Amino acid sequence: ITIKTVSTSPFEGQKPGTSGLRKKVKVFTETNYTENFVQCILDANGASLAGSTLVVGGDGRYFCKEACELIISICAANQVSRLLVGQNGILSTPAVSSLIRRNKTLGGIVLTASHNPGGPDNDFGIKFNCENGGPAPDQFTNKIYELSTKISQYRIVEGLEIDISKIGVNKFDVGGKEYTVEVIDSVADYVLLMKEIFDFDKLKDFVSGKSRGGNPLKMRIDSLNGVTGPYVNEIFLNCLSATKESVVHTTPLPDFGGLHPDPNLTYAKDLVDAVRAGDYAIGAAFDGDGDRNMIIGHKAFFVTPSDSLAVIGHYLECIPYFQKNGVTGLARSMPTASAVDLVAKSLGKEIFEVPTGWKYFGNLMDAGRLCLCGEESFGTGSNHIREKDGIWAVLAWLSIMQHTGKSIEDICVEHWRKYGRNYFTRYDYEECDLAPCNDMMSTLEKTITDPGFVGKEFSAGGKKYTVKLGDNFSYNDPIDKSVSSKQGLRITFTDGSRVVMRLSGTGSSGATVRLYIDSYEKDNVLGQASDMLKPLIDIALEISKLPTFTGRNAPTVIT
Ligand code: VG1
Ligand code: CO
Repeated sequence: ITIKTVSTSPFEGQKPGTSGLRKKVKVFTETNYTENFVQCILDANGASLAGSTLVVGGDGRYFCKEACELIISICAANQVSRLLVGQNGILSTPAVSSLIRRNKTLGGIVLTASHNPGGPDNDFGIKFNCENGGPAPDQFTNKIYELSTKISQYRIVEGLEIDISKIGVNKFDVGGKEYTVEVIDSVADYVLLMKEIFDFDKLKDFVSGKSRGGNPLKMRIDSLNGVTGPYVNEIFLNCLSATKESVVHTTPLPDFGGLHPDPNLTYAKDLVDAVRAGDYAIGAAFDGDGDRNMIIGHKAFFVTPSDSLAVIGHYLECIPYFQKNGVTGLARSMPTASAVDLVAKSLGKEIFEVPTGWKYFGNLMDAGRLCLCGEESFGTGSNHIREKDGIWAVLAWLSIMQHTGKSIEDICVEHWRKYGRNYFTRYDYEECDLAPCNDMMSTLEKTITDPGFVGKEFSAGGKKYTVKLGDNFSYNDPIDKSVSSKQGLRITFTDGSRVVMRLSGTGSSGATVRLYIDSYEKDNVLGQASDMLKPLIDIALEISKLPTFTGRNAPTVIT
């Protein structure tokens, strides 16, 4: 096996976004594009790279296997001494995070564009996770980007033959040093982790029907042909003895079978329709890489991710992991509705508000200040790993259902009666032109940060709102003191309602505008979110002039 140095030149735009670098497959397959980026990831690790172990795997989308093999050859030429590679290149994002932590590796490379569609004409992505198992923080991704603008060569080996469909240890001699590629079972470590966290005996009796008078729990778990399929089969069918029909779309496919693996009411419509028409106690779906989840109850009762976080927070102590490790602080991303804040307050725990993206939770978890967090974008997770975790969220909900003996809807209604309800909606305007969106954001920033804006009154639909605050959210990390500015435009009203607007950092082209609306009601908890939020939405569209700037009269996705 020989090490080869290849001359290359920089590509524009190799700047990781909210969660790694995401581009069209056609971009990643341009000569040297992926090689450059992988070399920069490795170089960003500096001196710690030599002799290190890394984890590599992804969600099985188109180009995953090729990228995986490329990474194996590039790592070999860069003094990495051992790789843990998921069989066939398959590892969910939560599984990578767990493997990094359990094996104390330097980090891991995750091959996914998450909830973006896959296939030759769609998206691919590469993300680096650090030794705590979490997505690399901004300082690290900035370094990757900086290196990418100056790269002039990359190193790769030739003649390394390996079959990643076969589990086993492969050893090679690279320039006199041993290089080990361990192809591992994609699900075993993760399943073990879930067994350490939840009471699988209780859950099995509950799901199989043993503790329910012999009636198996009717559930529909939809993997949307993403990476969670094999994990779902092992956990729900083999470990918890769910009926065969409880799981669907469990074969990871390179193009997700044409499905859009984004677990929300629009893209997981098939699940919503099936649960609405059927007699299911719970429906759930995950995104391509398995870190997101959507939970729906009987007749498709929708649990907003912000509520899901708050409810899990309320019931943490029915989960063995938290009985054992204790409950510390709770957290949410800024655009997420603040239902969880009320739970933290009642538990007497710290609450944190961080920018969008899971990387911002890591420091707080590492410092022992945070045990549960979530995002409105269908992300929920805990300090068991450093990524959000879709399957974990479903097991948490099953634990709560088992513990309370109540339906999902009853659990939510009871929660609202106790704490009040945060009505929440998010409007996404996908694939807009970038320039007018940038104009819109800078115009809006000027408007809302003008000293005269505070105190202004807006009315719509018979409701009146007075502005309390307008700003571009800036976060001071309490642990490493780093500052992340320009994280989204916020307008807060005197009654606590909020309008938030930001541009997505996960798209592969154009711009996606996200508009978040959050309104709290202490007593009026059984309304329709769309009716309750209509006045605020109208006000948000008026202040931002979104229809004029984008030419859009309706969002692409509403959640
Ligand atoms: C989106 C979500 C954000 C999430 C991120 C990664 O980012 O809003 O909450 O952390 O995706 O999720 P943005 O910048 O497009 O709004 V995943 O499951 O795509 O890794
Ligand atoms: Co994801």
